[in-house]
Amino acid sequence: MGVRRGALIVLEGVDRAGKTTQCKRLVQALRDSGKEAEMMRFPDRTTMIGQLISSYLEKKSNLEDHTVHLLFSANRWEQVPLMKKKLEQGISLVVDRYAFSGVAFTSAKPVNPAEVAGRGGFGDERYETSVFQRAVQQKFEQLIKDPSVNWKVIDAARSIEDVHTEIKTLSENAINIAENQPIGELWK
Ligand code: NYM
Repeated sequence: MGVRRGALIVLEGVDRAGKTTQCKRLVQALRDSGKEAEMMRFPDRTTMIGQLISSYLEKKSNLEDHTVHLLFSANRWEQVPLMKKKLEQGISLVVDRYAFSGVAFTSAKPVNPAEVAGRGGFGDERYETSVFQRAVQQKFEQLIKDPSVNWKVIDAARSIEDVHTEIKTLSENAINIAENQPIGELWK
């Protein structure tokens, strides 16, 4: 029997929901229980494409909306061969944002720019205003209605520990199910 493949576990949500903290905790917990797991994040700012995205997010450069959308997409595609290889080797990937952020953030952009500019932000990067984040949240709520993706909704307004416990249980379950399934493709 061949190696059992790993699971692709993606944490999505609005900015400051605690995704990065939870991804790190999850990878550690999975490793502690003897499973192979690695963390990835998108945008991956370390690549050449990632550096263009980072400069845009930090408002050091301006990019046309379609262009930046495609850069975010390219930034995921450039990692796909590596991701597939790791999954095939039995490594589960815990990913801090993926294509759902791509859809949610880009499609939230029709929100009135004047309204976004007028409200207080909670960070220095682009998109970090409460008005914009509310629009993103609504887009995520539409996306989770897609039955072809195995979404679980997590209430992040609890302690780090409680959120972690729930994510860990769901992830272990997902890993057990994925083991016996071929690697599929998103939105197919
Ligand atoms: N973001 C992230 C997008 O607009 N499109 C995408 O495809 C992805 C993956 O980048 N505000 C946005 C969401 C965040 C910003 O992400 C930076 P992070 O997780 O804060 O590094």
